[in-house]
Amino acid sequence: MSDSSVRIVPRPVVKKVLAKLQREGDGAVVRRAIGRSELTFLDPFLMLDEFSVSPPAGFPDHPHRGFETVTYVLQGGITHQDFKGHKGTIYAGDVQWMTAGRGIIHSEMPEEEVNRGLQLWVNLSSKDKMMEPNYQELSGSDIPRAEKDGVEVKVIAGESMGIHSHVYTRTPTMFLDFVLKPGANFHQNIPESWNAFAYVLEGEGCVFGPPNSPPAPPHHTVVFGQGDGISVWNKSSRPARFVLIAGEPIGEPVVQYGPFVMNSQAEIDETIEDYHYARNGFEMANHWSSQ
Ligand code: FJE
Ligand code: FE
Repeated sequence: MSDSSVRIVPRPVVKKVLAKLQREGDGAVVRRAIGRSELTFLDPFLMLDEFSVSPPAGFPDHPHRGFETVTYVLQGGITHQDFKGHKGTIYAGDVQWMTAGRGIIHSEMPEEEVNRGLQLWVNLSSKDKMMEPNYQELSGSDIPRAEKDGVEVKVIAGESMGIHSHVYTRTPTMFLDFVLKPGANFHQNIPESWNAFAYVLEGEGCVFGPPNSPPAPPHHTVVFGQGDGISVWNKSSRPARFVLIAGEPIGEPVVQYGPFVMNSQAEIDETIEDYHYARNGFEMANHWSSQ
């Protein structure tokens, strides 16, 4: 028996790009999955970096305005200090969801010998760009997880397998961390109007889209086209791990100048002045540096 009303149309893979190593910050190394020339911007996502950093390298004092940074540590720890006295360390499995809003100046520095993770930049709509900065910090034990038929999911944002994250996403966003045992397969629903991509962390078996597609190896970004959701199989004899990230497009003009992301060049010029003259959210710019 078949019921066409529940038939799912998996989204096709429209792009598959290797994120090559590049230098960033002060001696850190990143694989830039989104925010590179082949994949400049996938509304609302401005950047995804898989970072690897060892002391004394790091991301010393720098500003942000107009978007959110989501840091997910996979190995080691990252200590964050900002110009308003907010300070903390997140370790493997923990997440910091930081809404920079009108302005943050901070440092992000490694704790251990090897520190790896993901940092996602989510754009904010014009009405949220100048909001007060906000932090949502989740320890690994606060991140809900579910397991079924060889598929394990950690729900960093959004919903999967009937479990929900408590993270509040001003820009509606889904951020899921999947591990599939050999032979496992899964379908994840995604709202039809959202943009979606996956980034492969481990294993040679990640097959997205129709089951006879070629696998996406580690460090590849897979961009999905239109459809209901995504289908994935692990066609290898080892575990496969990937993150699935999706979000509602904002549909506004984007003008980016490094760590400032606004809607127009005039707003970027104002932001550079605000930062320079330490005003409109950057009041502490001239009176602070991290320890
Ligand atoms: C930044 C260069 C940078 N990817 N991944 C320019 F490196 C950064 C920056 C980061 C960053 C930080 C962490 Cl913890 C992890 C990252 C880039 O801080 F913001 C600008 N503007
Ligand atoms: Fe930063």
